[in-house]
Amino acid sequence: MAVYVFDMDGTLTPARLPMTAEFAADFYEWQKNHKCFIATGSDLKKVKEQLPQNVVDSFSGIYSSMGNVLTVQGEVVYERNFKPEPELLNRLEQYRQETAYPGTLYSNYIEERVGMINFSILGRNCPFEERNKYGIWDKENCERLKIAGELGASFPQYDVSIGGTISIDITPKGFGKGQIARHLRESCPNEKLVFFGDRTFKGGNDYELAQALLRLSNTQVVQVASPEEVLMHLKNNRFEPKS
Ligand code: M1P
Repeated sequence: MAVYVFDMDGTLTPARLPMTAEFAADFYEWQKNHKCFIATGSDLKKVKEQLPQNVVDSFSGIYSSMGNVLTVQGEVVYERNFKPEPELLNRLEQYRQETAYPGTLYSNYIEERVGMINFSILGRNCPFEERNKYGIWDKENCERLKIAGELGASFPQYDVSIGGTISIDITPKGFGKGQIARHLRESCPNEKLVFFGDRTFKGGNDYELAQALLRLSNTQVVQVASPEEVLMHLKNNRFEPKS
């Protein structure tokens, strides 16, 4: 049997939105006969907000906060944390004060999760419509790309990647999604590992995990554009190793 690993936002759900009822019904049926995990940059609270309880309970494990927390059936198996330097936090404050973004800014702009920081100039407590507004402005002005480049150069002990629409994920080196590949291989040494993500390309937040998996044998990475595409692949069922 293969073991399946799914990113959450943009892969199992629309970005930062709940899983649709239609998708949940089909996916839950599929889960009954397959072993699967989540690998997300979001924290467990957001996983529980976005997925129905029966779907959450049917995963063999949930790697949240970039794999810095593993939860199995509601029990925390491990947590890996760090303490950010004041210099890094000061720099983030400075970016927020000096942004050229013309719209309103909201609270919770430095979210310290276990093992990572999620930084959003806009602020995570923004109304949903403001996410798209900032996302469009950012595409034109490349604010996040510029900040990520500068932070990476000034703080080489960290990995800095563009999150989803409004944020940047910052992890100490070795605390990124790639760590999930090692952990999964240790716990599933003989199974084929199949990973689905919407940003497995260079610069995307699934890239590190996709590459770490592809360096191992007996793995497959599936780039998808939407939850519907995930279902299509699962229904075609071309991932099981030939017996
Ligand atoms: O897709 C995963 C990303 O989702 C959110 O990104 P944003 O708020 O920018 O859309 C964040 O939870 C981020 O950490 C995560 O990588």
